Amino acid sequence: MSKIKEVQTKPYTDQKMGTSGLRKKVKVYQQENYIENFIQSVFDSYKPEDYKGKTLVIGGDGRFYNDVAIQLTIKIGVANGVGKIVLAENGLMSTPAVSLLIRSQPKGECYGGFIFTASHNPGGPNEDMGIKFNGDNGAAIPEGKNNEVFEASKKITKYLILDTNEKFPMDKPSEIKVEENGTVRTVKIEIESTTKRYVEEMQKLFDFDLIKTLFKRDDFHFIFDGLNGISGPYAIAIFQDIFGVPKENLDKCKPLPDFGGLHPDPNLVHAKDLDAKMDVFKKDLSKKVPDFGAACDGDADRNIIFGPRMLVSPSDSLAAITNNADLIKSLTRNGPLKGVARSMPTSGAVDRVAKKKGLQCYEVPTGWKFFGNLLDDGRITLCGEESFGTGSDHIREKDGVWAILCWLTILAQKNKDNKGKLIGIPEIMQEHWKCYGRDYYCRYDYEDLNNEQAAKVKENLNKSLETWKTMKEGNEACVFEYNDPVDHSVSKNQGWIYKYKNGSRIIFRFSGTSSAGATVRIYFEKHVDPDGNLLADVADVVKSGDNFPELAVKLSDIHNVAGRTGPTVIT
Ligand code: VG1
Ligand code: CO
Repeated sequence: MSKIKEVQTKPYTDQKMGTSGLRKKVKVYQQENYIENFIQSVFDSYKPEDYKGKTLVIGGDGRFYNDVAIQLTIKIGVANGVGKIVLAENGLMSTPAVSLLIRSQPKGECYGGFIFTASHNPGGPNEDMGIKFNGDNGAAIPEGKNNEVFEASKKITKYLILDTNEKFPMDKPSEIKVEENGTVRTVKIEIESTTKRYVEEMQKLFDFDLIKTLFKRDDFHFIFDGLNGISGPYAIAIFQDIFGVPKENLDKCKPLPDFGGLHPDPNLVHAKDLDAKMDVFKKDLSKKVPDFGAACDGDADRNIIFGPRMLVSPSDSLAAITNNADLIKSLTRNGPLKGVARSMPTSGAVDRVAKKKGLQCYEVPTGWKFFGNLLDDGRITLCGEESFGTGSDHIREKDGVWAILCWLTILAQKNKDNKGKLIGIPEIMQEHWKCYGRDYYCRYDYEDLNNEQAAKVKENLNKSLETWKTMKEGNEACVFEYNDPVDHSVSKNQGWIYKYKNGSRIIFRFSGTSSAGATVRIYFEKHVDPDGNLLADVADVVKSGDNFPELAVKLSDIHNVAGRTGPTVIT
């Protein structure tokens, strides 16, 4: 039997959620009452009827300190009055699977869910932890709600928690008896399998028999890298157990609290083993490489797709999936595609496909939460971000494994009844570019600027807006602002866009997920028409003709301001 205790606390000033949840160093989370304050602030931002007696879902990517945070969240949730806890087995569940789990609760019975993850950020005692809160629609709470939580966190004076040292089991169901106003309330903790529901959902959304025909081919070789994150169990359950991919083709599929010291970020810098196996940097042309390589990030909402010796840029991936949507059951199960959306820095490749197909294409600020309203309102079916995120209306988060299944479906469809040479990812992309032209794309990140340097860069970028317009005929420039067509909320200052007449763009934004210092992201997007060179090297293209990286340095003066000679990371 537990009692509820009220604990006095002092507010922290830095509990503002960024692009996706609250991300801080573990050391920050280990401060007195830090986690307690934040969890209570979320409850304080809702009316009691929104959570009292309702179900609270809890999951996470298994990173260091999640166990502590989960135990606290159960105690605070129950003390605040939630009626039931649905806890992922051992606290392990991918972000997309948590979204699905929340959406699977009976209507009106679920409050929402906490997801303990810092996603692609590294983990361990000296690295990052994160907390996300998703509402009853399975989506990360919108901007307005984020601000309410932040305001609550700055005013907090006390939190409620169960007065017990008991550790609740994470691998078997249990019950908590709470003594309250002389009566006893029983709160069940249900345990939800990490993978079962998600795998069953994917079986409904995709034609697994069709995909199996692809895996039966002798000339189709598939590899996957879980980067020691939470995608591993799903990869084993689907790729190995259902499609029969040999174990040795699935690398780093056991979730580790510190991701084995890796940065669980699927891109050309951090997915090194996969880069090498796919020979993306063309180091050994005599080597036979796999036909399909894929990876997900720490919480399995991102995906990277490689063909032999090539990366499918996420912007191109979104465009190609849109172009082939008719072949994918998951996208057409409720009729034809409704519309599509991309984040602002994502290239215009999908816009061209949408235009040809007569689909509405929305441009939203960076962060999956901005797609939520468009999905809920039935305006879009499919959406994506340049940062290796792709997803659809099946849930309210981006979904790494789902995106890989989309690509496997496209390949299986293209090779249906094809007994000749495999029609692979390169052939599909080349056909795409011949039709729409190609948007060469890459991103430079300058990490760890101090506040003063960041302010100076912002000032320079504002000044350069006018200069840019005079530099070439047809040039445009603006600070991106989003008016949500559904709830009419306005999000200002979402990045600087410098645009050419043909759609090519240089974009600047400040990251909202870094746990320390300011990170400037610079996005380069160069459009080449179908009759241009479609098979050039991305790095060469952005520098040839108008040298985009050089222009970006001029527009921001970042090298002088921050004492740099180049970016920290190029992806
Ligand atoms: C980054 C990406 C953004 C993504 C966000 C969360 O944000 O750019 O597109 O939605 O991470 O992804 P920022 O503000 O650092 O640029 V995840 O997979 O890390 O939750
Ligand atoms: Co993620």
